[in-house]
Amino acid sequence: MTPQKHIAHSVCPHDCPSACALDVEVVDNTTIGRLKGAKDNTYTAGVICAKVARYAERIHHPDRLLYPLKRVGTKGSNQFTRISWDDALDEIGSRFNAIEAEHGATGIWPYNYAGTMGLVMRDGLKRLTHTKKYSRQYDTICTNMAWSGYVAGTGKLGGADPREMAKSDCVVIWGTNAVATQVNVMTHAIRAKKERGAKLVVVDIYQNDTMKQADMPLLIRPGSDGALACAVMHVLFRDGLADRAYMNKYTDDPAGLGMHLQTRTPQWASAITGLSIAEIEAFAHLVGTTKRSFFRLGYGFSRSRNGAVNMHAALCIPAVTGAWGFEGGGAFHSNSGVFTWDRSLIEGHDARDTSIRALDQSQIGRVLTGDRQALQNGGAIHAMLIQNTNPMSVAPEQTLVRQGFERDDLFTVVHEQFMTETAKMADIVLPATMFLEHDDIYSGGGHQHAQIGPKIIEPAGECWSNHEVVSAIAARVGAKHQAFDMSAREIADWTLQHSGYGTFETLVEKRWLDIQPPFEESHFLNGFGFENKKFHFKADWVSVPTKNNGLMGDVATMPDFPDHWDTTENADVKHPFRLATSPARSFLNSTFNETPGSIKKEGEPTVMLHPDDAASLDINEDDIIRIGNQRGDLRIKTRIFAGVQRGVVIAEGLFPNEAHLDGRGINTLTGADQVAPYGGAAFHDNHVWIVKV
Ligand SMILES: Nc1nc2c(c(=O)[nH]1)N[C@H]1C(S)=C(S)[C@@H](COP(=O)(O)OP(=O)(O)OC[C@H]3O[C@@H](n4cnc5c(=O)[nH]c(N)nc54)[C@H](O)[C@@H]3O)O[C@H]1N2
Ligand SMILES: Nc1nc2c(c(=O)[nH]1)N[C@H]1C(S)=C(S)[C@@H](COP(=O)(O)OP(=O)(O)OC[C@H]3O[C@@H](n4cnc5c(=O)[nH]c(N)nc54)[C@H](O)[C@@H]3O)O[C@H]1N2
Ligand code: SF4
Ligand SMILES: [Mo]
Repeated sequence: MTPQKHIAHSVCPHDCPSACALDVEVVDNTTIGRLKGAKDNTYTAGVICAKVARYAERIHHPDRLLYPLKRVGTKGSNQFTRISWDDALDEIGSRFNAIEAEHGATGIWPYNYAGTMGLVMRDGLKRLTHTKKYSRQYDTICTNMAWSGYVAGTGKLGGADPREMAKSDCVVIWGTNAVATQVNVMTHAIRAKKERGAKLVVVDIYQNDTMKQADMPLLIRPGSDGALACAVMHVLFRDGLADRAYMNKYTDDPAGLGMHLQTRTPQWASAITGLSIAEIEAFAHLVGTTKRSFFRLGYGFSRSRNGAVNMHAALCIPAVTGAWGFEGGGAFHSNSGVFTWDRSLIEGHDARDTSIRALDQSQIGRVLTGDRQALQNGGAIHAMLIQNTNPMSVAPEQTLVRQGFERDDLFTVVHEQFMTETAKMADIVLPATMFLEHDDIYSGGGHQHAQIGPKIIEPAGECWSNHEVVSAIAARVGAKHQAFDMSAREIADWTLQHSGYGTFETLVEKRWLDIQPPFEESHFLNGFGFENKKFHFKADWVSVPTKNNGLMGDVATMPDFPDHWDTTENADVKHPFRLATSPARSFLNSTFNETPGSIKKEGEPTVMLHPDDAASLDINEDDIIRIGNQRGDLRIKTRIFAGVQRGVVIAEGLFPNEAHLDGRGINTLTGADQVAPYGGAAFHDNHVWIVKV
């Protein structure tokens, strides 16, 4: 029976800190209309981004995958034939079993990320990995530098209630293009501006849509945030704006920090950041005289080889001013450490064996091309099972990634919603449900709601959910775990109950739970997350309580006090420019680069180049240039753009590789070397050469 047109409730499942609470117009049991942000959710506050508001064009897209497919042409030729689910699963089972028999279970590498943030659908693949003792995955592509930098200071991944931004007198948006990447930050920041006359400061490396709204735009050079933070704190100490009483009570070594900062003058930082001394002093005086200063620290500025140090350095500022003591003051990066999710059933922790290698997700190119170090001296990978991620587009060192996926002896299964560039490289492609077609539970790093998204409409075609696929493959490869025999709803219910968040039914009724800890705890007024309860100006990089698969990168030379750690991929004679690959507003990583609305908004790939740099190379608007470095090169169109410092170029993305003139996308230029201290990919830290073609 077709239900009446009505409004149902869900959560945006995409990899975005906002995890918006949604009101979904349901037309019938297979069709939706417009999506809106839930007005009564205090974080979403009725606002969602344009790309999700028009979700009907994604879920009802004519190119959605609807049936299992088997490759018939050569790898990557995009020639497939339709097969039945039974045939697809039988083939996967027999190939996986044969590979396990010949090469051992670690020859198989299940690979996933956060295409859906629903806990059951995102992470259930890990349960298959653990029960079968397949090679594990060490997640590195997104959060590592940011989280380790933040937790090195606070000891815990949490912070002031993000809604408090509306009660701030100065909101500092640092290294996040919130207008594009998490629009709800702006809702609360603009409220402070309108209702309290709060000042908006934006620290970024190009004049993006967020910086355009700033009262104080601070346009710095890539990777120079540590220098800026140090000079700001130098001025605070120098001009009597450091809160001695706060520091004595709540921080580890204010005297040591003060000594250390003596040489980190605005003049010193001006040369590194490219800001004027006056700009640095003005910023320092603003936050030094505004107790309710809220530091909203993003991911973008951590995607550099010195990103963890820079995150920690910026975070030190509110600990010097004592802003943490005030409502509307302090810092926030992510609430991911605040939720009490019990993930053990979903991920199969009882079967987890940490002696089995965990391969670096970002190094997929190296892993698949047999790099010994990336394989941790173990055997090659012979099969992959991929869900929720599109590494052929999003992973660094694309030249290697492509070579890897082209291997004839690699058996690749991709479970997807669209024929992505990764799916095109597969032997078997399986069609996946979208969030409105399955049950799941959610929490966003950018706020404090545990949420639920029950199944609202029937799956398109023969689409199966991630959980159904994982369970069906488990049956074929002899993996035993109670959760393979449960429904997604049962797993969600168990998880909610064991996390202290009620039941599936009660959460459907309530729609969300506000789990923000009390003010004193969020502001660390009962002490910070370390044993000594202090904020750590002196970072102990070797023992940050965060994601950890062993130390990585050049940890030995990491400064303990905040500093400019000169370890970025600097410009040199051969590579005079610095490239950042910042996210575009209408794409979400590589998602939405298939929807007509987003394609229309973003147009074609371009690189933004400063007018003086363009003139020096005799390059004009719309000229085609070649851009490259030691990892590869590609051709791309130029946009002349004055909103960067000289020597800095920006390529907003992610466009499909195919949208580029040579079929090579921007991640041809990005590196997969492991960033200190716990890994991660430095997507915005690339030196490049540019020539006109
Ligand atoms: N529209 C859209 N939304 C998204 C995404 C998307 O691709 N598109 N991706 C989603 C995901 S997975 C994530 S993790 C988040 C990330 O969202 P953000 O936290 O916003 O991080 P980024 O977008 O990587 O970068 C933010 C800004 O940092 C700038 N930046 C780069 N290097 C530096 C630097 O050295 N110093 C400073 N101060 N700034 C620098 C970039 O130019 C960019 O303007 O967004 C999510 N939301
Ligand atoms: N150049 C450059 N590269 C970057 C970045 C950058 O800033 N610059 N940012 C990096 C960051 S922060 C991140 S997090 C990564 C993200 O990279 P990815 O995790 O690969 O993110 P997406 O490109 O959004 O791809 C997610 C895929 O999951 C699929 N999907 C969604 N829901 C489901 C589901 O329920 N089931 C299945 N089976 N599939 C589903 C979608 O169709 C989509 O193809 O990209 C990184 N790459
Ligand atoms: S802002 Fe982020 S969470 Fe909200 S609807 Fe858009 S993509 Fe989804
Ligand atoms: Mo991310």
